[in-house]
Amino acid sequence: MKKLICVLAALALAVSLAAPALAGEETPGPLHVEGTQLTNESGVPVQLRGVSTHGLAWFPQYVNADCVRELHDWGANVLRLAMYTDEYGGYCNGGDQAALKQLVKDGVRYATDAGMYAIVDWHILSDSNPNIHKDEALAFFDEMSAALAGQDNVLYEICNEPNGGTDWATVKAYALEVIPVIRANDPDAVIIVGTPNWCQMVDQAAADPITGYDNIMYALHFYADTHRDDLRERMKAAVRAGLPIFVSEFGTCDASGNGAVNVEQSNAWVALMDELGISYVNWNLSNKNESSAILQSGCAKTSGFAPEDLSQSGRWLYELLSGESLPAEQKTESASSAAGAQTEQDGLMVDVVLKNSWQTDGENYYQYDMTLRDASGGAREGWSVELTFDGDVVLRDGWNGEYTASGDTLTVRPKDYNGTIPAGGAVSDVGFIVSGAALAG
Ligand code: IDC
Repeated sequence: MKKLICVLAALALAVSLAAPALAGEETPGPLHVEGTQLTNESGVPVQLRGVSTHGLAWFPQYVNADCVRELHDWGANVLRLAMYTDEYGGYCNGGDQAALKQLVKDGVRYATDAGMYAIVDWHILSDSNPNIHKDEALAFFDEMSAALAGQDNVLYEICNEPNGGTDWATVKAYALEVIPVIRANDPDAVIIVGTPNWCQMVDQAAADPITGYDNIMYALHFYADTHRDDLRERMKAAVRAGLPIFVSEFGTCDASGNGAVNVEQSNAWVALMDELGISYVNWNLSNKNESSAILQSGCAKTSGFAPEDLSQSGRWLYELLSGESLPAEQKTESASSAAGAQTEQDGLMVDVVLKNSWQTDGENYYQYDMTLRDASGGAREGWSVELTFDGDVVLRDGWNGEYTASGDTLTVRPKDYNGTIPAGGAVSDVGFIVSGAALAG
């Protein structure tokens, strides 16, 4: 029954992913860091999971109330507002500073209205050393933390990704100048500090953490098709060493933000972050033609997304956050794998059609429907069908037939009421659900 509900829910989503707006949601309360764990005011562990905008200067259109509300309805409880500094059009390179600051404030307001947390991200990248634009950073965080001081749902990420040989001592020196500026306005907001080498060297921060301030966390970033076991091991070791880690950016693809989406590695990362109670934010909310973008490049909508508006990465994220499966026809992998077959077995014509497929707890489920006819159009008394799958299957459900699954083979025989195929007619509505593999092509 649960599976059926899941299928029905998925079908309902074919219309739109947006659930009806919930009014009057409460603003989330203050966060603390206790040991390595992000917690609420009472010390209960909190895990933030959400989405990062692309550069606000280039994709401002997604900073709108409906879009943010929709992400909340997907299951996200945090929105990261990524404001590039040194890239062309960024805050320190020709960008409209007033407009960018307004976008950050608008984004925070929409997140607040939706009952979500917001991360204000000073997105250094080509300026690999945060000290390059330190003066602008100090002024920016002073102004922002003063403007947002009354808001408990704001986190500050003070330097996206130090890189290019910038070492931890250099990042730490920068952090020790920015943190007091924020603290002067907002004594307890969580502050996320980037770590060297595009936020991979959490071991360096663990060896020499920032002291004298509460509620400091350290960023680890990964791109699932590039960073695997090695970085996961480094993350585990840093947590063991006592470092509070926040994955304020990750991609399902490679480190360029493009390339193949690696579902297996993405899931391995999620499993570990969930186990360790680590918060995570997916890159990126845009329709840019790159695989890390969660929207299809042809999608011009800025809210009201339907399953077909989502990229592969977007579908994966939606399913992760919502815990719901999207209809199978939206998934390129299952669309191409054994959608059905017509075969002849001992004069019996067997038509098998894939009706649906979905994922539950990481398992692939397939629902098929069969119709049986006599190949020469005559009558038949009794029938038996053998179906071969791409791998071992487990029978989950079956109707209007007697089913036996063994390895990659499913044998189907009639019930006592549908063993006879009338001349020129058919036996239909023989259906089943298996998990593990699709019908062999
Ligand atoms: C990428 C964007 C891409 C943009 C590029 C340079 O996806 O569209 O052209 O930046 O501005 C990061 C960075 C993040 C990168 C992302 C993918 O934090 O800004 O975005 N990435 O390369 N670190 C590792 C990967």
